Amino acid sequence: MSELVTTSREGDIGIITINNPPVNALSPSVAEGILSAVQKLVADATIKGIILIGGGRTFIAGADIKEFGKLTSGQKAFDTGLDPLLNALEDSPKPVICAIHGTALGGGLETAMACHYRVAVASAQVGQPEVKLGLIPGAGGTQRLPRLAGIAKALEMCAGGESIGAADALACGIIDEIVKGELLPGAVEFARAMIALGGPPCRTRDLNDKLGDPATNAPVFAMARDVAKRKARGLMAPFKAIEAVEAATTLPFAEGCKRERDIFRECLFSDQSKALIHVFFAEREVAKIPGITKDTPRIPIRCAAIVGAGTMGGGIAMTYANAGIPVLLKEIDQPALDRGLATIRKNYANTVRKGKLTQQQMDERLARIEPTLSFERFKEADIVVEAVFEGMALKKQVFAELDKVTRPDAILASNTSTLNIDEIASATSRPQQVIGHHFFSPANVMKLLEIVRGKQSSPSVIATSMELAKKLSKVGVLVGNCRAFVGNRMFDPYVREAQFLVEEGAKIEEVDSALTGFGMAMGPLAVLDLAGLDVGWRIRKEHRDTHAGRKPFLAEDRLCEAGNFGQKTGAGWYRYEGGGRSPNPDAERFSEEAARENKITRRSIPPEEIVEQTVYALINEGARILEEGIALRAGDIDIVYVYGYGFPAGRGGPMWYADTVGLKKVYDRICQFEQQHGKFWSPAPLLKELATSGKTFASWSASKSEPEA
Ligand code: 3H9
Repeated sequence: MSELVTTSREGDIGIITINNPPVNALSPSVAEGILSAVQKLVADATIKGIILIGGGRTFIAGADIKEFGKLTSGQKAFDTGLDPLLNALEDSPKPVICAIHGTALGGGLETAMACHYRVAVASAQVGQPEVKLGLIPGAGGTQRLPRLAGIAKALEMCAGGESIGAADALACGIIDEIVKGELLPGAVEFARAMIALGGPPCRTRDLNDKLGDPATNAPVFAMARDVAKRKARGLMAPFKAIEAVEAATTLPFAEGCKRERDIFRECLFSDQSKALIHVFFAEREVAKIPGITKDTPRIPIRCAAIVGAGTMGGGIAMTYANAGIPVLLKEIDQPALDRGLATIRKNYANTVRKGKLTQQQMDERLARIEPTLSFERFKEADIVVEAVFEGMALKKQVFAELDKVTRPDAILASNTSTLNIDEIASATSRPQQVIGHHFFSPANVMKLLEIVRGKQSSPSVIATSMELAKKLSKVGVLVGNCRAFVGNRMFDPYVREAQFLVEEGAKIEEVDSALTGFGMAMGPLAVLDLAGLDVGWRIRKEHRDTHAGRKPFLAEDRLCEAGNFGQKTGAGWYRYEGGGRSPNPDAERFSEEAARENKITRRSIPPEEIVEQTVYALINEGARILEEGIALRAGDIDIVYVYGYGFPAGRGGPMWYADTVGLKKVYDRICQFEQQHGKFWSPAPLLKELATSGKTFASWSASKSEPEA
């Protein structure tokens, strides 16, 4: 018996415990271990019932995702490997009870459903999240779940990927009982009751009464496809999951499983699944920082303070309050404070109206935000986040003040999106306590937090920031200090090229729809309108471009000079009227003028070229950022773009996408752009090096993180 799976007994009940920390992933060895334990207990005449339970913090969180790469790279023959185990569980003549705590996800829930009964603690979660990895359940999930929970619930779970709590799982028939006290004794009691009842064990594969009929099922499938169309944004797995659930209603169980396996295989080998699995691991990899260990001291964050109650400050205060951390919110005068609080109240009320928050939760969260006009109680704060207007002089003044009014051990974080964090830190006597916490708007919604490390930011401040990000339900990515850091630095060439394309003859809506067609959440010009064109315009006025050659942002500057700052003024690249929007003819005219000034011959431009010219600009800047060490890994840049800029997760982020296209192809095209458009397109040296040596950003990053010999 492997140590990954152990057996014990409680009288005539055999207990199989899985011990594969941290999440009991169902690796082939775990599956083999459970199988041989089941065989052993079935053969033991003194055993009357069997319990399957997870050791540690959870039941099985799914198949071992690391194994998938071995299947797709041909290292291992394609075999999901779980059939013998699931058949043995279901075929057992003795009742098998699955005892669930933590999460039963993917292959974990599939294993549970092959058992005869399922009991769970009230805090347990169950789900089929495979679609989030570009997959569908591959071990009978799409065939057993509808038999237990009905078609509609199975579709919601398999195509949506969200997990559900124990109460919901009980109500829809996935589990049979919620255990009140300790899980194992509760499961033993349940097993004894089932043994006492006698009769054959309940085999999920034989339950057909929830499978419906073609007439009642048709609208349910149609609705599931409509939901997937709205939510899936170009992803194929949700539709494939629906197809597999449909097979449960038209094919006998064994054939349905075979159909499911074929679809699973098709998904597993797709670029989308590889990209989404990359995002899954990259999201976890960002937390690994050289020099930071579990022994690096963390600063306990029990109370926070925010300076500035504008859009960003208010959103940041909500983020802390949502995470249960009390927060002081400071403004300079009462009207500004009132405005900030009114916006916070309005935002919470909207969430309550949508049914995503109860009135009581809203009241509790609001009660955690304490408005103030003075620094008096800032001594209580373990962290202060500055979110005042973006200007170096003002930021330095605020930090000098914070240095006086806070405890020396408090972290001083700036929400700057572009400015030099070391210069801000120089206004204090404790640069080691200063760091950038760059939130994305709306701060209470967007998952990304760029954590900007200053030259002197201490390991403890960095480690605390990374952990705090998780507590705030954000993905924290550590970046180096340079102008605009990772996200906004790359965004600049991306939107520059989007505007050049309009000068070159593409229509405004053609540029945006090419990129939403590629999968971006919004087109670049619509994003600029939403963010406000005046932000970039003011920065450009301060830093005049004195270089020779083509001038960027000419049309946008003219829009701003005419008072068109985007959505907030009713016009920018688009005009916003009557709840809709249409391309702004002034923006088109200014672009034509810019083309004349830049001596550009206008032409129509196909969507593929629009995507190349904008996305390759992102990639080229990303390569420089990587080479300079501003981002630790290519995957970190991908996470910044997927969580902060709406880059399609199904393409893995800009750097992964570049690897997928092939760096040679990307490099050659960038060289062509350089010939065509000149100065902005010199290829990043790292891109050139990797393209010519046949390497990828991913392999380069992996080689950098290997310990030196
Ligand atoms: C599947 O089951 C297909 C089936 O249909 C069958 C096909 C035949 N495998 O997230 P955390 C690692 S597909 C391998 O930080 P948390 C993770 O990388 C799978 N490793 O913890 C990390 O490693 P490290 C369906 C896994 O408490 C560590 O565990 N299942 C797996 O915040 C801790 O993870 C899913 O999609 C795995 N399955 O969240 C569930 N899961 O420490 C995926 C985790 O080296 N997992 N790791 O960085 C999750 O959603 C979260 O991990 C979970 C815990 C909610 C479980």
